[in-house]
Formats: sequence, structure tokens, C-alpha cells
Amino acid sequence: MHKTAAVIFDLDGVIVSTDEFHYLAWKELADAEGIPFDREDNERLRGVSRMESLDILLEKALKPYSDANKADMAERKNAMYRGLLERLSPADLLTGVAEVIDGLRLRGVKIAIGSSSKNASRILKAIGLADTFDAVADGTHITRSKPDPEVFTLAAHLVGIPPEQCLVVEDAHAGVEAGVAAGMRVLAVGPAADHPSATLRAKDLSAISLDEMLSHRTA
Ligand code: B16
Ligand code: MG
Repeated sequence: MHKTAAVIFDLDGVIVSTDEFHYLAWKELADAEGIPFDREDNERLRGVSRMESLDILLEKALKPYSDANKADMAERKNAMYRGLLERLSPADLLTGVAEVIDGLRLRGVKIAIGSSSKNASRILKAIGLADTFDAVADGTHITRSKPDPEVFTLAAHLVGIPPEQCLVVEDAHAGVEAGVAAGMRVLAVGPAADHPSATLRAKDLSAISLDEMLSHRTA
């Protein structure tokens, strides 16, 4: 049995609800282009990189888009998303996050971020957590997005803890798969809690104790 020596948090949907801002920005882009897009479509974009998200959105497009069109659309979406991010403050931390972070630090467990987002530093700064984590691995450091394990493998490497001693916390199916592929235990929260490969499940981080998170029982 291995002890849990590091917890690697996904950012969007786990630490803070930027997932709603992603939806609003993609929706505005889709409406402007006359492409059908709803919240159910948006669920498929959780944890997926910006360009892969655009490809999913374009599955329902009525005309073809060139690579230059797509680069422009991704840029427009990101500008709208960044506008929405300006509303973020430390009050936007999701339920239970501050308590879990404090508890893990008190126990000497390393904490890291493993996010597909290229806006992770901006978000962490806005919510007052820029200096909180022992390491941040994000979309600016990786070439393959979740469900590839790269971002979690990098986060574990940066905190110097082997995968079998890491717990990933994720809200996306693609993220749960990435954590499992990295050889880590995975706590699935929110919409990912129905994923069969998760090690642990909880509605949110207030609904699970630190002892449960760090123990190695399966759910
Ligand atoms: P950006 P996470 C992911 O963040 C989001 O879940 C996903 O919806 C988004 O497309 C991706 O980041 C890229 O974000 O456009 O800011 O680079 O959940 O991995 O923290
Ligand atoms: Mg997420």
C-alpha cells in the first residue's frame, strides 16, 4: 500500500467554476456563426484543449472552416472568455476547496495543479491562489491534452512524487481517464462522479473528508 503524498487538482470545475464562462464564450461564438450549441454539447468540452473544443463545436457547423478561420475563432472565443474571467475573485473558490487545501498543507501533502488551460496562471492570480500550489502544470506546458496523462505526469514530476502516491481531483471524464492513464488514484467530482474508472467519488470537495481522500480504499 502507498500513502498519498501529493494531490493534483484540475482547475476549471474543481477549484473554480470557469466552466460556466467557457460555456458562455463558446455559446456566443456558436450563435454568431449560426452553429447549434447547447449545454449538453458543452459537457463534451470539459478538460479538452481549446482547439479540440472548437473541433467538437464545429461538428455541427453547416459549412467548412479553414485552419485560418479556426485560429481566428479560437482567438475570438478566448478574448470573450478572458473578458468574463475579469469577474473572478477569491470569493469564487468552489465549496470545500479552501478547507481541503488548508488541511492538505497541514498534513504535509504536496499540492499541485494539472489543468488543460492556457489561462491557468491568470485564473490562479484572480482567485488569490497564485502562490498556493507547490507546482502548476497547465496547457502552456504540454503538447497532448487530457485524456492523455501528460499534464498529471508533469505535475507529479514537478512535486517529486511518484504516480502511485498521487491523487488526481477531476470534474471531467477526459480528466479521470488522464489520471488513471498516469497510474494515479482519481477522485471524481461533480459531472465526472459517474465515471466507472474513478477511485473515489463526491458531489464536491465539501462532501468528502481528508481521511477518505488520502486513504487507499476504493469507492
Ligand atoms: P483554455 P481544466 C480546461 O481546463 C477546461 O475544462 C476546458 O473546457 C478548456 O477548453 C481547456 O481548459 C482549455 O482552456 O482555452 O483556457 O486554454 O478543466 O483542465 O482545468
Ligand atoms: Mg476541469
